Amino acid sequence: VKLYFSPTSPFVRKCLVCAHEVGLADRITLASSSAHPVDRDAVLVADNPLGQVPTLITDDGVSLYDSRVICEYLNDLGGGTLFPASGEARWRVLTLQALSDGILDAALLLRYEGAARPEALRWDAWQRGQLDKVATSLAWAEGEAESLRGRLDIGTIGLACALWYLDLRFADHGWRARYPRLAAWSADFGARASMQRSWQIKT
Ligand SMILES: N[C@@H](CCC(=O)N[C@@H](CS)C(=O)NCC(=O)O)C(=O)O
Repeated sequence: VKLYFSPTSPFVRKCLVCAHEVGLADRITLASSSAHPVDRDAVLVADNPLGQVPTLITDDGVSLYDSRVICEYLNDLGGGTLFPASGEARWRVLTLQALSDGILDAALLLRYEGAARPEALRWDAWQRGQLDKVATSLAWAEGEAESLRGRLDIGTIGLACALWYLDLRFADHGWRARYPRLAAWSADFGARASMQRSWQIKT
């Protein structure tokens, strides 16, 4: 399968971690892209009208997006257990994935605000709102940190990738000091081979 990627995309990393966990990493060919909300990548748009990474092209030429769909597809293909099939466990795991994706959506908006939006058009209160969204989400996760221990599923993978992205783009955010239980969980989870190997593509 072909995966349009960007080396610093946390949503791409989610997919790569899943691929490693279900034994499919070798099946993925990475295709460069320059996904950007303003200077849009026409090649990518041809395969995904949203023009976003990750976008995966199956061996049958079918285009799949977004990361939620790709991760579930890889899990199915590899016979993994990252998505509980039904019941309370499924809703709990999918909700943690949604929270983690939401943290990333807010962080990405903040990133674009700083990196892409002209300074004169920036809006402080709006940026504070995004930061607060990250903060309320991390505070909730801190309260759940003990229950995350030992869990390997799309929820915990998503959360680990979200925390990684905060470190990558907001190194002075200082979330570890504010959420020590989450920091300890993240250190443990980050030691997984899938987390280590999915970051070897760094630029
Ligand atoms: N909901 C999407 C979000 C993907 C996303 O925001 N990707 C970013 C890169 S990390 C992107 O392609 N940005 C370009 C754009 O939004 O136009 C997912 O889960 O895959």
